[in-house]
Amino acid sequence: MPKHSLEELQAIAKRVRRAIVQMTGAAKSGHPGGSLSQVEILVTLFFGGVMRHDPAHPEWAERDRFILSKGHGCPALYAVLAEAGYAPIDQLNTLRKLGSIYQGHPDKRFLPVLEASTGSLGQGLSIGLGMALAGRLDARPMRVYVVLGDGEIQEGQIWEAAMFGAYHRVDNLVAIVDYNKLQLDGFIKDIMELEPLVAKWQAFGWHVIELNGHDIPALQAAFAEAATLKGKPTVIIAHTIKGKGVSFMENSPKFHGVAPTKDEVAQALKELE
Ligand SMILES: Cc1ncc(C[n+]2csc(CCOP(=O)(O)OP(=O)(O)O)c2C)c(N)n1
Ligand SMILES: [Mg+2]
Repeated sequence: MPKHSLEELQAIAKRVRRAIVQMTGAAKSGHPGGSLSQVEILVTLFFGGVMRHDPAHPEWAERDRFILSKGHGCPALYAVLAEAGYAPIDQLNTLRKLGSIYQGHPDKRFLPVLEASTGSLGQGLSIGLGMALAGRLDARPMRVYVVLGDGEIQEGQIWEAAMFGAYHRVDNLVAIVDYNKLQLDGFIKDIMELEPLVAKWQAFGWHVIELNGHDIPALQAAFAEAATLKGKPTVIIAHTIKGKGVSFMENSPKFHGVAPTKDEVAQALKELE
């Protein structure tokens, strides 16, 4: 992919946010909040000079792999894949329709360019570790990136995977926790607190980088740091705002799994001009 300037990356992020609002609005269902919180993370990975990938050759064996473990946030992934040219941009508004390539959770049967079908929370880190180990066995330079939700990491399988990744020194994998402080119907701290989160990952043997998940240059620096680190997997604890970019969605538990109405779509798009 050509290298983009910060202004270009921010423009892509805005287009992705507009697409998320339009897709969920058209579907009248879906997950806008957790899609909007991870936009800069995905845009930095795909367009910010981080992932080695080539939309003209989606099956390139040495490509870096991306797994959206928090699969319900797929409107953001679909918009990014469409921006990159992996999938048709003019079908985004068929989200969640019967037979659409853009299913309500990422489904490889409908959209083969996806690396994995996800949405049953807790599984993506294990899948990613398997791919990273396979890459190592095949002596390929590929790296694996897995986005996790903060609510998602309450799942036990995540911590089994965390233990495994450190023990097997899987240094070609980066996990990114979209730390938006909200889960399905409330705040993490009121349901099952994660803190001290940095100390937990460190205790499991991971290299930890904490940053503002909407800060593209900080994300680029963190991915570059992770790429040079040998012998340990890296986790990026990305502090984000659920619903980021749309005033009435920001920090609102309501917009986890509720789509914007027609009027709300119009207002959101005005804010995202
Ligand atoms: C195994 C499993 N249990 C429950 C769900 C239902 N579910 C979908 S999203 C969600 C909350 C996830 O919260 P978080 O990971 O913080 O997501 P985000 O805030 O990024 O949207 C739940 C419980 C699921 N998809 N998979
Ligand atoms: Mg969350």
